[in-house]
Amino acid sequence: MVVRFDPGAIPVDGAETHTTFKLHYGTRPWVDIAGGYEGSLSNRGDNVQLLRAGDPLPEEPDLVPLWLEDEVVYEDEAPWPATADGFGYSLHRETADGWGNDVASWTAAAASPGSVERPPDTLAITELNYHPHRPTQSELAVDPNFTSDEFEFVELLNVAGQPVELGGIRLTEGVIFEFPAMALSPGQRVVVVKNPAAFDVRYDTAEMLVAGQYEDALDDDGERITLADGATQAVLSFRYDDSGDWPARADGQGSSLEMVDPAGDYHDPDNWQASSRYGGSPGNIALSFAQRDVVVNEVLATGAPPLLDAIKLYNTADRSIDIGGWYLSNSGDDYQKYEIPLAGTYGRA
Ligand SMILES: [Ca+2]
Ligand SMILES: [Ca+2]
Ligand SMILES: [Ca+2]
Ligand SMILES: [Ca+2]
Repeated sequence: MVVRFDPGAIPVDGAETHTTFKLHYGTRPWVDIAGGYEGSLSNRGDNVQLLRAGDPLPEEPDLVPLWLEDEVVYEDEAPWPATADGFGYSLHRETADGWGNDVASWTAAAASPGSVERPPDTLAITELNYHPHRPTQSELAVDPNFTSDEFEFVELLNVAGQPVELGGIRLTEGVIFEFPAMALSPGQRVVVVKNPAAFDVRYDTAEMLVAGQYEDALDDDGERITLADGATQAVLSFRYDDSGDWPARADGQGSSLEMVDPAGDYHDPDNWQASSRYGGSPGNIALSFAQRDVVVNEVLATGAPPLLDAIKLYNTADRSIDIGGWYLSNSGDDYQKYEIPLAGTYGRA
């Protein structure tokens, strides 16, 4: 959510000016602009207060006590960063564990209203299985009470160049979990799960690092998930979703949600993919497009007679691949709409 200050530069009323604002700053389309306010922020320093309406007092029902949620008193001279004063940068909050008027918690950087926090420099959330596929017959044979949700997991990756100590790091929104004392090597992945018993039935956990079991569940309709360090400071916070441009197959149809680029924007649905692997890839790297051998490389959707609709497949590998028994489908409800005949192998040519 963004509230635009300084109407001197761009007028702020009306949807059209919001579009102008977003274009100017490259603000992503899913960021809501709440509106425009009157007045402007002083270039010399100002006092911005965030106030929350408390409950009226019984003895004075007309008085709404306003709570001071946060306060930022900034200045245009040292120790405040000078580059935010007309040199194209804006003030960015770096830590949120104190009051906003503490200059030590601010830095100057390129203006990015509504954008995600800087990419994580130690831990990235790389996979969410928020709406797992239904339990299979063999899984229900182990425990008839298993439900989809119990196969949920969250995967994290150490993106730092050195080991990361996880003790005290927490998931504070979406699901609730505090990591025990344990270290993660560079490039190593760790998984936190909803129900270890169910997870162990569905996945091969022998080589996997499972940190433990979280409370709550990942909402099947999308929600905010927040990772916080030991000082209760959000290091990563974003909202995943199950609609719009978000991968539909991750919504209960067999895929998990896999991060494409951990240094990219976590709010951007294009930065997430439906996992290739059925059930996702907990503890493992996502199967990238480059690793796929057979691709759909032509779709003729409206064939004019005598042409019929057609789908062309292409084997990108330098060996023959048996695709007999594979399926083609255009429906998340029926993945077995067309079965490729068991005719043997189809070579590269
Ligand atoms: Ca939740
Ligand atoms: Ca769920
Ligand atoms: Ca859903
Ligand atoms: Ca994975």
